[in-house]
Amino acid sequence: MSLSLFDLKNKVALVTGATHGLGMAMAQGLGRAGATLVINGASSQTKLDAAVAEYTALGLQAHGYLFDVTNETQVIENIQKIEQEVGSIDILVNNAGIIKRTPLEDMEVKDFEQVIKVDLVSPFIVSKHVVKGMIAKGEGKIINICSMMSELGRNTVGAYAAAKGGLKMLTRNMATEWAKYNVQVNGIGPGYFATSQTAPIRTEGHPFNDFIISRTPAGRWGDPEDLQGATIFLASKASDFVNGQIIYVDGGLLATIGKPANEN
Ligand code: GCO
Repeated sequence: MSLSLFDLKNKVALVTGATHGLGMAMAQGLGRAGATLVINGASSQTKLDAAVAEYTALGLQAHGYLFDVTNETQVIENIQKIEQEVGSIDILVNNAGIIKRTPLEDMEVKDFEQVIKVDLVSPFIVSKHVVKGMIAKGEGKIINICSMMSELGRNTVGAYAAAKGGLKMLTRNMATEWAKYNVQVNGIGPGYFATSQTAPIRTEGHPFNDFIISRTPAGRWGDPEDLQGATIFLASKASDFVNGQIIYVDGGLLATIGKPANEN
């Protein structure tokens, strides 16, 4: 086996929501493996420019595109621009996502719908338009970012769990429909990671912080860089016969029922 199996030189990778957090760490991993990066952000040009500067400072080739992944017209326009300005997209990471932590009985329907729209409908919209170029080229890699909530429920995150459970099945269905075009579609399910998304439940003394550390066999929160290996694998030739799988990068969380508080 040679390392060239994992080489992403001359590949163009679009990572949605890659201006910070897990998206940024995964994009940096792809960049380190040689890919040219297309960084999508939606909130502001200033934040996007700052993110692109961070990638460039690491010696990576990165191009920023500001668009809303839930807006099909913007997605179509920007994919066309990316294809003209950077090149055809070989790797797509559907990472952009949001969470709203509200008990289901108190949640507004519009908030529930917004979570589904960003976390489940947008991977469909972006993939639908990116896969056309992959089909024409006869190869491609799509990675959908799932969650522990693709498998497990938790108080207050019902809309997110519904979306991420749906994204797991969307991944399997995309794999079913697109494997014949030599497009591999898989997912990554991060466990609990130290990012801005989990910052409110990760503070020192927060009961959830201690709970996660004891619930995770590895005994710690994930470091965003822990996701890079799985991302490179699923983006590279090394995974050419891997279709419809979700790789859970979770320090063992899903493998176990956990342990009582009085056990080390
Ligand atoms: C929460 C967390 C999670 C994670 C993650 C776990 O409130 O439980 O925010 O939903 O962020 O996706 O895999």
